[in-house]
Amino acid sequence: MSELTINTLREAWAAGRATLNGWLNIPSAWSAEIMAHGDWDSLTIDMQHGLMGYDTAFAMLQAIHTQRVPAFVRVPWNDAAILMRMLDAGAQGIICPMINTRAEAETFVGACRYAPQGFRSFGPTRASVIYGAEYGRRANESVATFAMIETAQGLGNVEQIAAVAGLDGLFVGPNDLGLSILNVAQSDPEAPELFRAYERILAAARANGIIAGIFTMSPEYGKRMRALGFQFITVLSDTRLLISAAAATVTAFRSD
Ligand code: 3PY
Ligand code: MG
Repeated sequence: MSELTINTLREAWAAGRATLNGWLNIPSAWSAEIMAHGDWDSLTIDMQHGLMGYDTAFAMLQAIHTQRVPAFVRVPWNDAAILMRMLDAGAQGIICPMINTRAEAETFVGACRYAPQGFRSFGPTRASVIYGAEYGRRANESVATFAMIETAQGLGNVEQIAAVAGLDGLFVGPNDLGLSILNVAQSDPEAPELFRAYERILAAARANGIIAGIFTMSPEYGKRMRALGFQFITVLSDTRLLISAAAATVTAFRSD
């Protein structure tokens, strides 16, 4: 296996296409394996709001890689310790929450890159086994880095964040962004303030030749985001998919 399976995403993005990312917050290698058979373009293990710890996230990476699906990890915070451990475990990309300033973005990207571009410590224990002995030489180019823009402060600094060298993309967290801008949890996803923020984030990404991604709660909203120009689009999560399929099944059975 090559870590460069992530190139399927890079090629799609370079050709102007959008890719579909699945989101995993159920702490299970088995559910990750099921999702890996689901034809998503990539899968992300959510270690911020997902329910898994390191050992389960590690097993989930192994399960995802049975199908050679590019695997991202949304780390719990901009913390080099967990971020480097997940890269050593074979994650091909990192989504980092709550990036608010250029300095925070530089710290995030630096932790994902070996010197001279960054300060990632060398020890790619699983990565060098599954991707090959040359992994260390290729990792700076292959590992994808997405900084989440999900606060008013991050939005205010988005042009400087997007300009950080080595950053591959911005990733919008509409739930936190709505909470921060509108000061209310579970804010209206149709709020004009949110759409104005999307436009600003898209413009900052475009101006720096990087990708804009977003988390969405329905295929319809995801398709609207694709039409706006987002290219790395998450729709729902394994938990939400299970909830809606279970509810639909129970409702269908009881409907007569
Ligand atoms: C958000 O919407 O705030 C996210 O972080 C997506 O999971
Ligand atoms: Mg968030």
